[in-house]
Amino acid sequence: MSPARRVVLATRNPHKIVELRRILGDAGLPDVELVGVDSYPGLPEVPETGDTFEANALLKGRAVSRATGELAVADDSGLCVEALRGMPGVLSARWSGDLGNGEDRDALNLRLVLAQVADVPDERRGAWFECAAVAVFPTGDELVAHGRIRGTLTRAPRGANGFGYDPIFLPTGSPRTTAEMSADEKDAISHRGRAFRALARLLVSAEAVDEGSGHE
Ligand code: ITT
Repeated sequence: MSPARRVVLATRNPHKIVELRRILGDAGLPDVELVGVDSYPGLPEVPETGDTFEANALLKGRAVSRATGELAVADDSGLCVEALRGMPGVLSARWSGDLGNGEDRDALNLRLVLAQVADVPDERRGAWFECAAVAVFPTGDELVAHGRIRGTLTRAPRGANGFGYDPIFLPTGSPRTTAEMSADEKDAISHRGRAFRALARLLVSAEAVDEGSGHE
């Protein structure tokens, strides 16, 4: 039996690692060993200088695949608010900059967005989460998939599950924020769930082609 294929999860966000293990685990990738970047001490942080989710996901995936010699999967994701012309977008993780006194970064980001849209009426509080998921092979081959979930912003945080902006995001048609959902409920409809399930399908097809080509 051939050994399991190692896949490095190219993210330093512990919440994402938990979600990716769950989503990719459920996606039924055969013979895969998922490892975090923390298994490779000393890997440099990758500056996210791209202006799209896909560009930033590729920056992270390429850097980790190059440094480890393994297949790397990465995502870049964020909250896009219609009343803020699509921002925070790719700046979601660092939206509050260096404001705050050691306060939790997610809580600060969320408070800033709520304050920015405080005067925006209910009918214009539309928002969406977006995710670009990528797989970068040591050969340089790349796969890309996207996922999106639409909703509106609440006026106050609700729920303790999830992370980031989940407590203020109400998916369209749902009475509960994504922070009030179970992990499985969120995965089923989330931007990351959709993007990584699509990526898993691409990976399965790519590996099937690879095996069929007769290469070891
Ligand atoms: P890595 O770059 O190491 O993966 P990161 O947290 O910096 O970790 P991103 O640059 O992709 O990741 O930024 C994503 C940010 O967008 C994240 O910190 C949250 O603020 C927000 N976000 C993304 N997905 C989310 C989700 O499912 N629920 C809530 N907030 C989310």
